[in-house]
Amino acid sequence: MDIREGVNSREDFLRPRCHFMPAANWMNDPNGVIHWDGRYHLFFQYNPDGAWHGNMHWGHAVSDDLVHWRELPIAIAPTPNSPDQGGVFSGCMVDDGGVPTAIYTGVNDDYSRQVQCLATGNDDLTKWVKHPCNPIIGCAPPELGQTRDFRDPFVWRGDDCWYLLLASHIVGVGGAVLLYRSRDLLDWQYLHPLFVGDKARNGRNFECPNFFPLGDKWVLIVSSQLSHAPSTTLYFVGRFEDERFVPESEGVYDAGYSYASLCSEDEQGRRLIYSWIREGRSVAKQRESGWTGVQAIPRQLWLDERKRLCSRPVPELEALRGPHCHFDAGEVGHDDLPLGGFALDIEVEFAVAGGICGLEMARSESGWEKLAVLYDQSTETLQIRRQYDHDDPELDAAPQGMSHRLDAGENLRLRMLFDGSVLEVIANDRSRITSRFYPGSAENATLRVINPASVGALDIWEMASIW
Ligand code: DQQ
Repeated sequence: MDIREGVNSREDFLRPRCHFMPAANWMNDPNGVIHWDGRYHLFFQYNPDGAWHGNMHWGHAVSDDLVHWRELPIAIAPTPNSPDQGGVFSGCMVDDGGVPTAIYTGVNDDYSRQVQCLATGNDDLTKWVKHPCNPIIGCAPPELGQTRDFRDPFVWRGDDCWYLLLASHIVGVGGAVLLYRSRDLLDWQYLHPLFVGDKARNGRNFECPNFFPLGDKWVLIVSSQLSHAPSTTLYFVGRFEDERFVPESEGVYDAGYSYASLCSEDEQGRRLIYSWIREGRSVAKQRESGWTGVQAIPRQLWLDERKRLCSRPVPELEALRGPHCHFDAGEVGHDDLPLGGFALDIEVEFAVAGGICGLEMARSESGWEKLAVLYDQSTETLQIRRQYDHDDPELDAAPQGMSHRLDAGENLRLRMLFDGSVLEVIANDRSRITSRFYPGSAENATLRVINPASVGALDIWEMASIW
């Protein structure tokens, strides 16, 4: 049975229904995202063998509207006795004069050798031919002091050449993003590190780099493996001059389960970001359920006047909005709200006047189990709290949080997409936390406001399934 057949059933209530997922098995990073011939193509790290990381292929899905996706057959698979025999790891896609061209990392069986490969596709991006010159980049520069972390090519067209970034680290120093240049996408010259992070502050290793112009600046996004905390996604805003990046400011892209983001520009000129949403339950539970990994709703990026990286789910998502309720200031009480459940789009504005405000979702009958999104003005933090009625020590229930400072006179605006076990929270377009929540039962699942007197306006929509 296609696991998706049960997607709207009570048994499968933890499985998101508005977010893209393959029918079954393991999915992680978005790869090679491209708007090609009027359609959005999403490739992704995929294990056809089951719901665990291994045997990486590029899965493939296509969409006309960034919301409804159709899963297609696997696009790129490992080739025995070749540079990608152990897996087709993450990478990107460019339009090389009308030829769709994927550049990705090939690995050996124990991932100790990571090299960069190229494949070209047919018109509808379903058939891929690997280049006979693979690997096109075969070894890491010696200055790294290691060869094991050297992956996730990101390519863009410069004025008169191609540029390529690779993610890595310099031993004893920190995560590094390496810059290469080429005339033909095949023969690459290593230039220098585009950016080197500080190990203690920015993490021990980088993955999945992105670099692109946004407004009058350039933005670098990296996924960072930290030694002391779960991996996270960071951004740096600055200038790109003489093939050097000059960072001017930095921030956390998402302080939660979002990872391995990949950006591309669509045919309307929107800079879109796709991200993998990780799981917060045990590996055994993932295997048992038969599915693992979710794609975040694609978001549009921009910089605000203070050069903070802002994002909003693409407006196309609003087509899924169904039953709706609206409250103005003074209309919300302490009781359960009339809409609830596991597929909601919520927009709320709070006139923050000290203390704590927020929303509780998926409240159980006992009132103990809930997923709460809070803003604490005294600490200027956006927080997520998870409490369960059932006892599963392997569920991640750690408090989540990030600093979120309101500008003078600014109200708190929250956008929340709650979908099965996924919650995406965006505060004032510029602070983001993605969460996972796995209640034991779908019963009740009501919604309440914390500090209802502070609500300026509240809109809740039940969302339709994309399947
Ligand atoms: N996932 C891929 C790697 C990448 C990592 C392997 C990030 O290419 O560095 O599945 O999640």
